[in-house]
Amino acid sequence: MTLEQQLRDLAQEAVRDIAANENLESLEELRLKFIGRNGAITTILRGLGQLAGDERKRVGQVANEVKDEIQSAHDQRKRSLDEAALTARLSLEKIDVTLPGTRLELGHIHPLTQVTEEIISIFYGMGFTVADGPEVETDFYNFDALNTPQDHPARDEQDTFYTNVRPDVLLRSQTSTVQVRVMANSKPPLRVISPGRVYRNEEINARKFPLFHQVEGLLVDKDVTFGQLKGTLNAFIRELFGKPLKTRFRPDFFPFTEPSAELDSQCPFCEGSGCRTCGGRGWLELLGCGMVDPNVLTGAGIDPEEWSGFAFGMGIERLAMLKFGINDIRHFYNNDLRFLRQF
Ligand code: 2NM
Repeated sequence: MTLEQQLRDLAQEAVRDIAANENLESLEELRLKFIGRNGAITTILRGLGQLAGDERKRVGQVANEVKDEIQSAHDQRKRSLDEAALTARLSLEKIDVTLPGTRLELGHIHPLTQVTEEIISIFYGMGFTVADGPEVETDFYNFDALNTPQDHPARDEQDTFYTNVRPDVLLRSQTSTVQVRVMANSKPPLRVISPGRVYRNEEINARKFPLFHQVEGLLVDKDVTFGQLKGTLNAFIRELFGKPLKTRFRPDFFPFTEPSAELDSQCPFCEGSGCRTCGGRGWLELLGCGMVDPNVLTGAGIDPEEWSGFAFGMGIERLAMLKFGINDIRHFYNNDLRFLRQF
């Protein structure tokens, strides 16, 4: 068989195989088999040098023709296989842009934080700034500096969490620790509130939890009066509940204030007539307050002959429970979305 005949046979075989081919990988194998670097046609072309001039020219021409023929058969097949693959992919990866998207659920502020922020905002409007301090404290800041002597019941292990760091290191039971630090570190006049976590060694029930939140406030200035304390807290209650409610101040006792009082307001739900929230009494106990004891001022380096002040403290959980009508403090810490979503 002449080389030319061999070439024509190869071309026929190649074109037939290529036309029958069904996938891109084996198509590439066919291309390599015939016209690749070590393919049949290429091998013949490479051997041309050994032929006589005349024959070399003829065979070379046929080899090149055949090579082009195979190449174009390959290209045509490849185009149609590519097209089929694309069509298949397009139908597989079809997306319906008219379908509704995946909705992202937005979170919101925890009810305790909402109330804290509201309290801060009300006092901010009356010139108070926010101060904070450590939750792990020494008994000096938590008790001694607040005029609470060694044998006071609040220091009992039943009431306060002590640490094994040192016998005088404890979890603060009130944020007045922050007020003491502010008095010791800055010069009057002062107006600060200190929101934050406090800890008490308490049996858990619907009203008590060993961790809760307080906002305490302190004002120190010249000739501060109990009347100014009443005016400040009355304004606060009016804004917190969004309506004018009567208030009353009942005498009370705190080691760090003298005189001391408990502030009651008319129940915001029944406005005094008596309902379930106020236990039929018409009044709610909201917070404690008083004139800062001269001993506390002196201990923090402020001269009580020159300066005087008032202070107050409130439990945020209690206020939030009253404001939102929540009947169990444990709801705040369960992180049950069915509860949280309501606020
Ligand atoms: C209360 C009630 C009354 C209070 C006192 C002070 C300080 F540091 F100035 F002495 N801070 N907070 C205070 C006074 C807290 O909580 C029921």
